[in-house]
Amino acid sequence: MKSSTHFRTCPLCEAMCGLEVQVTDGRVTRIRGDREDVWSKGYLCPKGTALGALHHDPDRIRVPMIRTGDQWEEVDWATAFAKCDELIAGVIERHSKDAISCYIGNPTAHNFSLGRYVGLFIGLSQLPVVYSAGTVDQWPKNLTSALLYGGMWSIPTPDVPRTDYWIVMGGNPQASQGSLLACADILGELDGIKARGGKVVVIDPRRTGTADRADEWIPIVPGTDAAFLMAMVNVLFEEDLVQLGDVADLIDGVDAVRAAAADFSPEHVEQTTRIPADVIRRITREFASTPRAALYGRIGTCNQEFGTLASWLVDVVNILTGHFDTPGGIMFGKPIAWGVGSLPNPELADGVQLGKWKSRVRGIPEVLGQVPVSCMAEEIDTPGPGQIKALITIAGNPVISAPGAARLDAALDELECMISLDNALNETTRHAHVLLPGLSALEQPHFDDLIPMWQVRSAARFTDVIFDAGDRPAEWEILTRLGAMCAGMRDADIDVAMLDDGFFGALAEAQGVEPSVALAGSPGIGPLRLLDLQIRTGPWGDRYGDVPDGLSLQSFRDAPHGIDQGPMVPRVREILATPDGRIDLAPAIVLADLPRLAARVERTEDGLVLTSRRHLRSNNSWMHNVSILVKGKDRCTLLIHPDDATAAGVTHGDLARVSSEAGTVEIAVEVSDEMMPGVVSLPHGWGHDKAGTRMSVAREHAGVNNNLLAPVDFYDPLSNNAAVNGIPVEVIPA
Ligand SMILES: Nc1nc2c(c(=O)[nH]1)N[C@H]1C(S)=C(S)[C@@H](COP(=O)(O)OP(=O)(O)OC[C@H]3O[C@@H](n4cnc5c(=O)[nH]c(N)nc54)[C@H](O)[C@@H]3O)O[C@H]1N2
Ligand SMILES: Nc1nc2c(c(=O)[nH]1)N[C@H]1C(S)=C(S)[C@@H](COP(=O)(O)OP(=O)(O)OC[C@H]3O[C@@H](n4cnc5c(=O)[nH]c(N)nc54)[C@H](O)[C@@H]3O)O[C@H]1N2
Ligand code: SF4
Ligand SMILES: [Mo]
Repeated sequence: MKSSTHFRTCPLCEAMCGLEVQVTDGRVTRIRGDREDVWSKGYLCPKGTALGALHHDPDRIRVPMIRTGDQWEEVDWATAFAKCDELIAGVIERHSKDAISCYIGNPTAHNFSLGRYVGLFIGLSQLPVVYSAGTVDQWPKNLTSALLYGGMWSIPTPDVPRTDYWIVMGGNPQASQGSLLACADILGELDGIKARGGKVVVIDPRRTGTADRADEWIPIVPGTDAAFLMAMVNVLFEEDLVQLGDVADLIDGVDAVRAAAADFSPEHVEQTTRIPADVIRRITREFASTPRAALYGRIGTCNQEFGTLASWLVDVVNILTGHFDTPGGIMFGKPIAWGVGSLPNPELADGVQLGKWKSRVRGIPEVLGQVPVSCMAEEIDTPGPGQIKALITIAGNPVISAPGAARLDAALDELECMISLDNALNETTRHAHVLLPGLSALEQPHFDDLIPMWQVRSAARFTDVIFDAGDRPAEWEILTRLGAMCAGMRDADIDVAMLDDGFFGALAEAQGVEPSVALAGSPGIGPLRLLDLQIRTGPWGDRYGDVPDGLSLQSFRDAPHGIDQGPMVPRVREILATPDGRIDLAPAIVLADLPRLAARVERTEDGLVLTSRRHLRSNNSWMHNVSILVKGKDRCTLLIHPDDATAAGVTHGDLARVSSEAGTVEIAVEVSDEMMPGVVSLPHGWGHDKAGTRMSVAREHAGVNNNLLAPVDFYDPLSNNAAVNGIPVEVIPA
């Protein structure tokens, strides 16, 4: 028996837990939290223990495959790339390069090589339109961060370990473990706030697991967060509670915000939000008077009709109360290694300009280079110049995750070329002509690239490979090759190593390091070499010898439990990249959306509205094939308040028919007073009953796809982000 122990970072979510992985005779026999890990100190969740099951999953795709009709054939890599070349070159010849598009999915941000190389893919391919999961996620936050701070990934995060008053809106860290907020054992930190005499308030239409652990749960009507936050701003000015603190000299537009909030008194918004005016006043006073307080808004405040206004107001309230860029408030992370994914976007150098182009079919103006992902289907199935004929999906499952799911599912079959870089044959990739598998997490190194931008400490750890992948290519090589093919290069002429040298050299130069010095100093190729550059030119780096005790990749190889450089520090002056070096608290394009909010305040919903939720044991759509994670009680259920269930004529366990303007699903009812009246909830990421997939376990726990109910034209027009929360629905017995 041959046994070994490995220390690694879990790549599944933003908590980035340190794991201890035991391998016996080539199989993972145990995974537990690494107690010596400097960052997570032994914490982990059930998903982390499933990395072995994911790796050993017999359904996981390990060999490239080509589809003809409904037949899949396993091929070698040379044959797979030759097929990609033939398909891509064919589309370019028959149509043009502009007929190619791509979809970038969520795991890209968590994957060692995809996260670092997706930018090279985009740069090489120069595709006219790129779609991503970002427009069903955090695009409003990207937009407001670009407007306020000049960087779309400069997103301040709550300093949970040091705050004494934490308001959580539209996030459920009990399930998600934190989002745009990297903090290991987030519920432990929440308990810590209470233990030191502080307070946690959860504002959510659902009494979530986080709300259960908090001091106070305030139910809110979905989509009305911006109205609630405007009322907070109104109270701050009315009661003279505004104090900008240390950043006062950087802030413009305070008077414009005051004027904008004048019409949104707590009394005016209470009926729409269903939060009593006295509660709004009390929370505002408590928040403003606590020296260390942080207001946090996450996906519930983004994936909705007023995503941009709500995301903007989260920062505005923190700034107006002196809870910005200060310990215990919202702060910017300080990554030990700068991220390729968060490098400044040159297009923002002169500030944010929206609508540089429009989507072809619906004419939707772009925002930060993207139109809603729900445009993808119509761009594929509507004939005319510019129609998408080739699609490359990168670690994404849009057939499940994007609104208007049914039309997309049908449209993908019309493509002349679909190539999926993915480890599963699932609802999306079953339409591909070529399926190119990446490596499993345990077959590749790890070191997060983007997430440390909002990490509550500057801590990191390097993970080495546990299982040798043989001569299978890593995803960065595949991406680079596909990017070059989209640019019109033929497979035989593509020199991946040369392209990588060019990419690396340019990044080194941008960091002020002579490319030849960096090339000689950081051996190897690909993301490992790049990581060495990121660390060495980061804030604690050795700058290739210029800083004697500075860090390099080797420092992390020598420290298997990680390196911790301490908590977040005030650094807005270093981060600010707006053209005038100041923070405009009242951007004109945001204020221009206020009449829409004012109109919403006049309207009171009377029917039911649908929201989304997550579960600790799921990860979007792609971990339902792990039996230890899906066993037990069915999780894909319609949560509904007892009064609404009675009104709809359904009881616990019944099958209900849920309909929206977009579609209908049938699903088991779970009656619970954890929902506020008038709001129902379905998890996203389910609906695994499609023919032609290879997910034997997930198929047994299929659930329904809640995006069949999401209308494509229900989105936040400022940011182009989908509104998958607050969808009007009707519930009747099935
Ligand atoms: N109604 C509703 N819809 C939502 C949401 C919601 O709350 N409600 N949430 C939205 C959010 S926040 C997100 S991020 C999106 C997610 O949307 P997507 O990113 O489209 O979906 P995922 O389910 O994350 O699918 C990930 C895909 O990547 C593959 N994969 C996993 N790991 C790897 C890897 O290492 N390499 C490669 N090459 N492939 C890999 C999986 O097999 C799967 O096909 O869904 C969004 N959709
Ligand atoms: N276990 C697990 N962890 C995950 C994921 C997963 O699928 N499973 N996905 C990862 C990804 S990609 C992301 S983006 C993050 C998301 O992380 P979170 O933002 O924490 O996401 P959720 O857990 O879906 O919590 C969203 C909450 O918003 C509430 N909500 C819905 N609509 C509204 C509204 O209009 N206003 C308010 N105030 N609240 C509303 C919902 O009831 C829900 O409780 O999680 C990540 N972590
Ligand atoms: S919380 Fe769970 S999924 Fe997230 S990093 Fe930790 S072990 Fe992995
Ligand atoms: Mo997400």
